[in-house]
Amino acid sequence: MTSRPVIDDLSSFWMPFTANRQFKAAPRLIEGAKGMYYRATDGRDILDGCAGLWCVNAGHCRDEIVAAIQQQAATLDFAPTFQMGHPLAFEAASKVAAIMPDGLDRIFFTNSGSESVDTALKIALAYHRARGEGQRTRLIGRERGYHGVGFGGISVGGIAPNSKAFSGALLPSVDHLPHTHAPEHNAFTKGQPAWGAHLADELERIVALHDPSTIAAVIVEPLAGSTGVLVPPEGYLQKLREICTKHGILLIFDEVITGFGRLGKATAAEYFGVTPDLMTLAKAINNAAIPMGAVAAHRNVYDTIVNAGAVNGIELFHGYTYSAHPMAAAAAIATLDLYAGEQLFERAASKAPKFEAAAHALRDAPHVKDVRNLGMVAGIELESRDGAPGARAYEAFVKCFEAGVLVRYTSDILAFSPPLIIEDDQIEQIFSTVRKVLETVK
Ligand code: PXG
Ligand code: PLP
Repeated sequence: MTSRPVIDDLSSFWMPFTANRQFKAAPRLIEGAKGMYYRATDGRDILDGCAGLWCVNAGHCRDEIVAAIQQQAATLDFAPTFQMGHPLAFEAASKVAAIMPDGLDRIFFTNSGSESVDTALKIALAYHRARGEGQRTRLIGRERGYHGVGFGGISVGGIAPNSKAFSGALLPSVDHLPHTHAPEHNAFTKGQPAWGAHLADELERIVALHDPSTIAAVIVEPLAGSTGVLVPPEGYLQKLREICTKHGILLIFDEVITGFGRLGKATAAEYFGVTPDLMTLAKAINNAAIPMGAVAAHRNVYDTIVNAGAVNGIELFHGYTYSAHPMAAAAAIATLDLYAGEQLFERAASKAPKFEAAAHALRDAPHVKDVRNLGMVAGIELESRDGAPGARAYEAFVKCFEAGVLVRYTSDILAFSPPLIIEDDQIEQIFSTVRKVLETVK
């Protein structure tokens, strides 16, 4: 690809989660976006197969969201939400609450998924302390879980490279459930695998090992996104819920990716019919137009913490300068109106069978060893090259970009999570491009 030079110097920006030297030697630069497409700096349109980073669920630069942000920028740029308020913060919280599962209608705003995770873990500890069970400090995550990059998130997360360099400084008192990925039983499953619900019973073992009265919370992604689209086995999340309830442990669903329509419902909790006590949100909460995240807390959790002390005392010593930033809140309100007005969650559900069929049509493409999917998420796992894990998927990602389709990759897994406005021919274009690319990848 021949890039039109738009900037002279790539050296100052220390890029996140990027091979900086490799990228800066052959950059891929985006300068615009509209609807289903990015525009690269060489003028090419790139079909967005992953909604940016799983976040632009309504498509790019939607007029309604752009207008809301522009108007807000000129009306109230910033207002504190510590001992102060502005109307849009409350309105945005009510709108989020309205589409949460029953009871999860107390909304704490953050600026990212990572902050949402740290916030949820702290709320869990504060909740138990407010109930007189301050000894409940242990947190349980899961192997192959991604919960962002804060110290809390990497501690409960289950991705070794994300914590290796920092392993001396992780949270103490953390344990991990086994992951649920079992290709020997479940390869090429469409939707939820039938095998694997019993993996939730491991929680009973961990609980018994540590004594249930020491455990504050269990945090899992209902469907693991970043680590390669791991779909929960049938009945697995229900079992986790039962075990948590039995032992007074809070269940946290990290719905940073699954929230706001990705599975064809407002939340994965709604999709699976399993209600957690706390839910972390971010990304599509406002179509990623301005950084924003949130924790949806069950009102019992809120009431327990908020009613514990004196009326004039701050109940939770936690918050961010930009919690419920006016522009982020304006974008959230416009986004949630757009999701409702265009029935985008229902649209995702109606497109899911087509998306599933298109993904699974690649099962006989070169290098493919598994295809898995749920809602508007799919993962295609490739055989790794000998001695070079990740190299094949990276090459496929670069070639797809050159061929005009943006996909995500993680190790040797290609991940697909397009904006929910996608049309049938665009679904075809994504997967036919991937097939052609795989035919050229060594
Ligand atoms: N929890 C989950 C489940 C996530 O997927 C976070 C927390 C952290 O959110 P922030 O906003 O702090 O990044 C995430 C983020 C990828 C990819 O390509 C996924 C994420 C972020 C960047 C890339 O899979 N997920
Ligand atoms: N560091 C310093 C010195 C600060 O004063 C603050 C906030 O006032 C922070 C970090 C936290 O920043 P934020 O509230 O944006 O997370």
